[in-house]
Amino acid sequence: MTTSNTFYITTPIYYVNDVPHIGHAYTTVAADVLARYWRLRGRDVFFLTGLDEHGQKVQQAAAKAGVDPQTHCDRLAPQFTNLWQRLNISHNAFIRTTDKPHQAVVQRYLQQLYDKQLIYKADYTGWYCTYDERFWTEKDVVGGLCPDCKRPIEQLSEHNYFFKMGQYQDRLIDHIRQHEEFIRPASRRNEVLGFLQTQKLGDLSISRPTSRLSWGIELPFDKDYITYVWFDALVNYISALEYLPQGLPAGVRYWPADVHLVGKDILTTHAVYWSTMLMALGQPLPHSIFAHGWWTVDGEKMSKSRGNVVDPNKMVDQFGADAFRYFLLREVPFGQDGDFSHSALVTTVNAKLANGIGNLLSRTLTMIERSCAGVIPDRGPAVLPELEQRIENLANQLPEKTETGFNALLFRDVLLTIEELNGLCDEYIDKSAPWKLAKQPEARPQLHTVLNTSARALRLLALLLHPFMPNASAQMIHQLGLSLDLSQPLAPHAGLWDAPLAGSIIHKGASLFPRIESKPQGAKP
Ligand code: ME8
Repeated sequence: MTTSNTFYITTPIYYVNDVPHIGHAYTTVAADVLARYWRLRGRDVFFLTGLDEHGQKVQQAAAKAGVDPQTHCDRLAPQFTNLWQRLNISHNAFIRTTDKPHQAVVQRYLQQLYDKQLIYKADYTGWYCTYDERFWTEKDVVGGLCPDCKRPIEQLSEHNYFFKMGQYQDRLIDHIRQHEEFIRPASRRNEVLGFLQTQKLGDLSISRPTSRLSWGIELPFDKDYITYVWFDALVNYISALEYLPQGLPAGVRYWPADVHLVGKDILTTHAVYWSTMLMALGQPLPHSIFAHGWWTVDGEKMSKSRGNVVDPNKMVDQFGADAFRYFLLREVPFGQDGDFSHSALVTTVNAKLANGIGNLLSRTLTMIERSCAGVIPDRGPAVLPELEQRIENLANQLPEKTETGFNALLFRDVLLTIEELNGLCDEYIDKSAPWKLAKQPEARPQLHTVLNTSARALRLLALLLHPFMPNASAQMIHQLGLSLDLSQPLAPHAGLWDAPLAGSIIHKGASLFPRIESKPQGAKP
């Protein structure tokens, strides 16, 4: 972690060649959870997401739709922004690489590198993958296919401009060695190091002749060329800071980013291209690039041709944004690959949300309503001292455990500890049987202990769940009759275990997570 109080988090900027799917939702939800957590902790967060609108893929998609590329981008952009709104994504800014100020920054950087003679023109003959928009060397290509996307590849010979990426190889290796958190998780760091230590890093072609591709940012020093889409796209992480942080404290330096969140597919472009570009531009490198794993669907690669692309909008329709968000980060340890299935989502919603947090809230509030006239009572004498102590111990450890989890992006671990507290409370209520205590007038002080303890745990759970499930968390706080405003940083200890709670008037409402009885009709993702 950097020591400054800012926290700058980014997602990849997604190609607008198609509508968003579960993969895009995954990275964006994860970034949102981090952004929300650090805001609550009082950090000055800048959360950036957006769209990558240039390049061949977008040009081809526009041609297929029979419109010019800008019209195509303008039509597709709302598909992303609407989805982010439905998923409760709290980004501070949304960049589109067709924004004029972004294009100006890209051109400025290109000119700087050109003036420093870090960009040169040369002939190049190589194997080109149109889909990935990159050249490969002879030894990379097996059977005429792109080593990355496995699509047929073509031999291409043309003049292009090159960035002297290769000269930064040793510096990059040193940087990765000296900064353990620069590439995470560790397995990915080792992969990148392994590749850099065994292969010579070549220079990077950063232009495309307009005769072949016209949809992009013109090179400032040669109008017959446009900028390679990755050079253009990566610059977004810095260009956005020049014109997008509106409503945030003025004059704050967000760069270098704390975390670039990316999928493992684009780790090399971030760890190698972006890092060397920054070195050449004399800018500090990001603190961390975290590459998460890949989702398959029912064990298969997700693709349009297979017809198995998971539409996040449908998930929100069927399960609600909170449940879908919870599932995405609960199902798979962040960094590892995961498999999506409708049945796994239903199981998580029922077992962890309906029977878990939803049930704990509803049974606690029902008892407070029936036996305490809807007012959270004060604690009386211990009822089950050993179990109460365990609950209190865990509750007191949770804020720190959560912070450790968030620092390491171990979202699943954070959720498992939250579930552990939920489970202990369920056990406590089952064993102390408050419904029996309520029938014995002399046991009222004990009853109060049980209800106060459960309500305390629920308050803490509501706070800890806020980054993951902002709506459910707000509902829990409202139903507990509390006035905590989670859109603002929390005062130290506010809402934690020992903060006063008795006397709060509850507003028992609808169940947070209704059980899903069976797979809805036609519910294929
Ligand atoms: O690569 N599982 O955009 P893109 C998990 N424009 N995550 C997935 C996924 C899956 N099956 N599919 C996609 C680009 N993602 C460039 C980025 S950044 C300067 C430029 C997520 O639309 C994951 O985050 O192809 C992946 O890295 C990203 O979407 C790729 O999005």
